Amino acid sequence: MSMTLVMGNFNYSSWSIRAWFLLRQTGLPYEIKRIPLDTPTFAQEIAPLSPTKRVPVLIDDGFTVWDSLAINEYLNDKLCGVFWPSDVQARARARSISCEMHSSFPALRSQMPMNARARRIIPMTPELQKDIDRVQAIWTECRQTHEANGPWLFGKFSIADAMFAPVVSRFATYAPDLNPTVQAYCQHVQNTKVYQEWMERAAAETEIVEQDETGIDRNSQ
Ligand SMILES: N[C@@H](CCC(=O)N[C@@H](CS)C(=O)NCC(=O)O)C(=O)O
Repeated sequence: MSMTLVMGNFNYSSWSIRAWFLLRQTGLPYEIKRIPLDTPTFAQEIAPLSPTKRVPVLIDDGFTVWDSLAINEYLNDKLCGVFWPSDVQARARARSISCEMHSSFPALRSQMPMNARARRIIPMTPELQKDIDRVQAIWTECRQTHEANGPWLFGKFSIADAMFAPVVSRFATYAPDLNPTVQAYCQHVQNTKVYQEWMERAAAETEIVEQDETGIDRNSQ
């Protein structure tokens, strides 16, 4: 029995990280097959592994699950539902915000591409500010409601934290103004072993995806 997560670069592949972040919390044994994005061989390497020809894809003893949220649901099912909150309304809310992350935030995605090891300045636009404000509203409400139960969005770690983990990295890269509650949540995520391992792996990668290298270096200011 073996489980393999086929994923892109730790530095750039935000959808891959959503699955990897959750898989790392399961304690299940797994291997990683990394296929760097935007290379001449990506298409040929991913074709036999993923029906969508995209990453991430999880291959569990020959059974294929694709799409980050579906992979996270599958891992949650394997572990009897531990990665959604137990309260029915909290669970509904966690699903709503995970689906919202999966289907929305176009300005955040395009104007703040995930580039985990970079520290950049980019111009703020009204569309980007609107997406950032929405993320802050979600996280602030979650933290205020669940503060007593632990440091994650719903107190205990859930799929919602995995779905938003790349946004924590984007905020570290581009340093937008954030409210204190959001800053504290980001700090908590950044202090975890799994986040630190992700950053180490991203820093060790050498590939460059030009289209995700936006902005100017903050330390050159
Ligand atoms: N909805 C999918 C999106 C997957 C996706 O767009 N993956 C990107 C990398 S982050 C990809 O494979 N890009 C390569 C390509 O489209 O050729 C998910 O949640 O997994």
